[in-house]
Amino acid sequence: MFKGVLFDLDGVITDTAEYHYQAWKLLAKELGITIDRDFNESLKGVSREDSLKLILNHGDQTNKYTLEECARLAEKKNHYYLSTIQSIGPKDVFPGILALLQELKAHQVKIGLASASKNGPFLLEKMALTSFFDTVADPAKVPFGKPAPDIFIAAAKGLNIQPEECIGIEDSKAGIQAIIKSRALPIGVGTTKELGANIPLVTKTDQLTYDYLHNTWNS
Ligand code: B16
Ligand code: MG
Repeated sequence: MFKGVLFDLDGVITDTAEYHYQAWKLLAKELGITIDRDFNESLKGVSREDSLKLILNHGDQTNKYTLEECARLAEKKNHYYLSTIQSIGPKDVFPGILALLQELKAHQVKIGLASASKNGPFLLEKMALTSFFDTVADPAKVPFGKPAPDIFIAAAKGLNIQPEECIGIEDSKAGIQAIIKSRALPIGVGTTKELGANIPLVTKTDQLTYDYLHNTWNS
């Protein structure tokens, strides 16, 4: 019987994965680098700093910028991103997610956030979801970002339960790897092309009901 659910945020709770993509695309263009949606799959779930490294590498600009310049570029991307998420509200929560959070509460299942985003708490507030979360793991405090398991381990620890007793829900390859390495029970939101065929997948968040979670990992 699972005792907790660890949620990714961008791409699972709301569509901010798209805004991250648009912000990176704009910054990359300024650097003379073109990125497309296929390449963006490798950025999903990856920290801001590591995403910038992947983009510079993609544009053959790996050692072009100093650490300070990289920090400024990452800050610039965040500025672009923040300008697009100001108007996010409860209306932007993906279908089925609010109902799932309510069902989990009704079944006394603990709820944690395991997002790589430093903007996670801000977004939960904007969407009026903060009160559902028993813990929000801080990505700034874990040694390694996704695909390392650290953020899922930290979120389970925040719930005072073992990762093995938690379901993790993710939309990114890096995030699924992180869940599996943490020994939590994965559910992917996406297609087999994006996330592989070896884990339970839903294509739409309204398929994420309590019954679906229960039937997937408790039978
Ligand atoms: P920030 P998640 C991740 O969030 C995003 O998928 C990824 O695109 C982003 O680079 C990362 O957060 C860091 O976000 O720049 O806001 O700190 O999918 O783990 O909820
Ligand atoms: Mg995500």
